[in-house]
Amino acid sequence: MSDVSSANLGNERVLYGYWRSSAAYRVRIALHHKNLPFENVPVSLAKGEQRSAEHLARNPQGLVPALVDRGATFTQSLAICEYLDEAYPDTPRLLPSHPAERAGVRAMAQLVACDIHPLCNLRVLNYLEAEFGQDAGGKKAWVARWLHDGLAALETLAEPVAGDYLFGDTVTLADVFLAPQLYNARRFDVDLAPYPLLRRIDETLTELPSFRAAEPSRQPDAQ
Ligand SMILES: N[C@@H](CCC(=O)N[C@@H](CS)C(=O)NCC(=O)O)C(=O)O
Repeated sequence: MSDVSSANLGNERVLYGYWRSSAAYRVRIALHHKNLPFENVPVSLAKGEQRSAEHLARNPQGLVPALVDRGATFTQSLAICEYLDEAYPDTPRLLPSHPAERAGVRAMAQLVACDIHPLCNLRVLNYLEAEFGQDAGGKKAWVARWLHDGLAALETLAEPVAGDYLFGDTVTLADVFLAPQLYNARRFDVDLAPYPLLRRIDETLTELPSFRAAEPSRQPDAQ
């Protein structure tokens, strides 16, 4: 985060993302779910724009997303979603009010954000190819390995607490992180048959306007 002094507060809200980035997809869902209008500025991962000086000034990690809100720049999709939930408390909440429930929802979101996604992102797959000679098949097998590991645990975690959604009967941060991860899984042809609960919830999510509006194929930079 940068520039949070009230002197710099602006009205602009800009999401720097990429249509197929699942981390940017999470933030799009959260913004739509909270009815917070934003400008979507593409940073092409295909062209390597995430490593441009302009983008590194927003996010020194050279990753998307970055969100500018009220004059401050935020990175890390989980931190951004939690920021939005706290900064705009009068919009639909993504975290429950009860501490134990909050911890349950965060555990699910973090399982995806910290334990599945980092192993399967572009720079890791590029590294596997460049340093270890992995072809498309090898990279798919790698992704499937880590996705199955995480999704199996998520299915088990969800069984006692799922309702219409992954944690209870209202949309939470857990759902915001589930849908993009399953999109990624399909992209890599990972078999989702062993996860009937996750698939049932994902189907419900695809019917929600906020989730639909955030879908990769609906973004202006989609190819
Ligand atoms: N933990 C970060 C992960 C961000 C991330 O890995 N973004 C990917 C796209 S999903 C990216 O920008 N990859 C570019 C690259 O690997 O060069 C977050 O949740 O924001």
